[in-house]
Amino acid sequence: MGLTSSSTGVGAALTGLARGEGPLVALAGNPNVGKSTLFNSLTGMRQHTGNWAGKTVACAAGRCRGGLCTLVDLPGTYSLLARSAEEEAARDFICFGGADAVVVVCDATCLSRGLDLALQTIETGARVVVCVNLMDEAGRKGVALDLTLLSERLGVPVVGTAATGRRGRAELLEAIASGGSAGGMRVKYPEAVEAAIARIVPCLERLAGGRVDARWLALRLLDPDPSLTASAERFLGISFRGDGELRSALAEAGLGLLREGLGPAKLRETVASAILAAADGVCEGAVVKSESRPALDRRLDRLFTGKLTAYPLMLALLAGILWLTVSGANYPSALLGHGFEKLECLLSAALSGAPRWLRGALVEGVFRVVAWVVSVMLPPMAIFFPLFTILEDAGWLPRAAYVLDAPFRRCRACGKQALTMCMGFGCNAAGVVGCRIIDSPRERLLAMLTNGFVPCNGRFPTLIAMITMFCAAGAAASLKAALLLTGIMVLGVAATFAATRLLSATVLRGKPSSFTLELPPYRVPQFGRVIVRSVLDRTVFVLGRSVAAAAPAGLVIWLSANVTIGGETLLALCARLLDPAARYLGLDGVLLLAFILGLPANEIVLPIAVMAYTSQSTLSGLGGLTELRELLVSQGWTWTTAVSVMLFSLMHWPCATTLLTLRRESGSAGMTALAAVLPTAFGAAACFLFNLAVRLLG
Ligand SMILES: Nc1nc2c(ncn2[C@@H]2O[C@H](COP(=O)(O)OP(=O)(O)OP(=O)(O)O)[C@@H](O)[C@H]2O)c(=O)[nH]1
Ligand SMILES: [Mg+2]
Repeated sequence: MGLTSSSTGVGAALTGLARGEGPLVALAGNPNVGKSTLFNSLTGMRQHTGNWAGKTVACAAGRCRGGLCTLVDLPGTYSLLARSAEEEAARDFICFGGADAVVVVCDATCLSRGLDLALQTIETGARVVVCVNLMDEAGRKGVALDLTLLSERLGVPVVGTAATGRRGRAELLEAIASGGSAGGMRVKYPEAVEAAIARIVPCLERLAGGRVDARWLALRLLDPDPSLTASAERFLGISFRGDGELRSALAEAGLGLLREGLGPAKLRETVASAILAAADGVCEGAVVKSESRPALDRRLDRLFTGKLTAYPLMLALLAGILWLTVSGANYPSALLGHGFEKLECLLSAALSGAPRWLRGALVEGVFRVVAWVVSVMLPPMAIFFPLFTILEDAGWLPRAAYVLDAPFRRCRACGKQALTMCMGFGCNAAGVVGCRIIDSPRERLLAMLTNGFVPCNGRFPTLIAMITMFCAAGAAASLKAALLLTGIMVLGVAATFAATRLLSATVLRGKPSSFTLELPPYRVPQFGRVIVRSVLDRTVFVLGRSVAAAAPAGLVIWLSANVTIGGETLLALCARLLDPAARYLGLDGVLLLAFILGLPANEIVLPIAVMAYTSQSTLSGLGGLTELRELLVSQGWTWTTAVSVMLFSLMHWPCATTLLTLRRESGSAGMTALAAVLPTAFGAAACFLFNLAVRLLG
């Protein structure tokens, strides 16, 4: 069976996934058990991984090393009785996605929970391989597993792996190559349930024609879940209601169950506990635990989530990361700046024969803006991304979400918004996609609309540059800068709360839903992989995007600074028109124009402003922030201008990529517009009030 089920719900989730030659193998399992880590290791691809539940929100496909098969990395799911859209996508793929085999990845440190899903998957009739991952962690925690016994009991191949290393990879590939086993252990339900199943199976065997396991489908129809029924009907191309014989068999079986006191809720409970008991039974004697939860984990949790310690520690961690970023970025930034200065001389010399306009457009336009973006952006990104990812890999992120749950609840939102907010620190577009982990549509919208309030990596360098040039000088400048930057972040978080509260009191009214957030065990981060991957993937990706936006923007700015209309350059004309409005915000026309032209990528706002200024006066060099400060001061900047730029940079419309992502994820142009208007209104109000206060006090 190929990936032909595009009419099932999973079709949409899998649009664009390439189905290559060879069998299709799905990687399923509970959240945070290492599915994506295994997927990356087996395919050489780079799915996002991290130590918290719910990172993978869409299916991803990749070719297994050696061309053995096509692997599909599914979102985490606890059960085939799906509750969220991602769980539905995973369930539909397992049940109707046409996978030739399903690898159920389990956590060796809490195996029975994973086996619960494995037994449900076996029931669907799929060919299954059970992969017991995190064997290294199990070893450290004193959990011993008898994989041979497990395999005998389950009736399917069981392989132990440690996905962060290579342990078990060859065995897993071998098991995948053998195609798994379809004849695994079947859960035995109480007699009344078995009788009801037996009553319907013949009808379903006729209707399904072997394409779906009749016993499994019978059980699902006895406790109907509308989304699963719809997926099954689409997959089989039939209507269950339309079949009179099935209808009467179902009614009869339902009556029989009712006579035994098994109404729909009770039936669901009975089935769930039978599977749980079976999973526990499989583990009995095959899994031996010496300790439940390490003392160090408990002690760390008391610190990171304790009433008195949680917030100070969170702030200290943030300030620490920012301090490392600011102090570490200075030197390479200056070095890159000088390098580019030399390169500019060489380029100018090489182009000395070219016409003046071409030299101007290429060197003063494209090259300068790109050089600025690279020398100012690259170092802080290359430091911040890996540091943040290390915290994520260690398991700190869900602790932050746990602590921030209470304030988010007070704003009638969901604590998981803290997780999506943290993802926004890297990139708001990624933060918006990450909002899929929030089940309630209202709360998901709240999180999406307010994601832009946390500064993404495109805005960090602007904030750092402003602080370094105008607000933190003298002794311990890096420390002062880091503390100020922490203050700005806290302001962004406070604005997120305010905007969330405002939205939940107006356009998105409703009560907060309850959710369970898992606190995963702390894990030693994979330092090497994190550093290499976050520098190579994230940093280079963001940088590439900004350079791609910066080059044409540089050209546009250069052209508009050299095209004159009525004796005035186009740039001066636009800046003059915007100037009165900008003055209310403590900015000037050039800056407001730079913010507007920076829509494709926030990274280019400052370089555009610099370009525009230099077209009016000259920058003594690309060297560093000292020269830039001189230039800005010569344009009438004071520390209040710098603070206004920071406030507006923190709170204004998100970049075009984020807006497009928001439009796709929310499906609403109105909500996308609101996501642009809301932070802009906050930013404009903050700038206006700040400048008013300075004028009144000064
Ligand atoms: N020590 C150890 N850590 C692992 C192993 N496998 C994965 N991890 C870590 O566990 C965390 C979760 O891994 P992921 O691959 O993101 O998990 P996932 O199952 O894809 O998670 P979701 O997409 O959220 O469902 C990451 O921090 C990994 O580095 C392993 O075998 N040993
Ligand atoms: Mg994953």
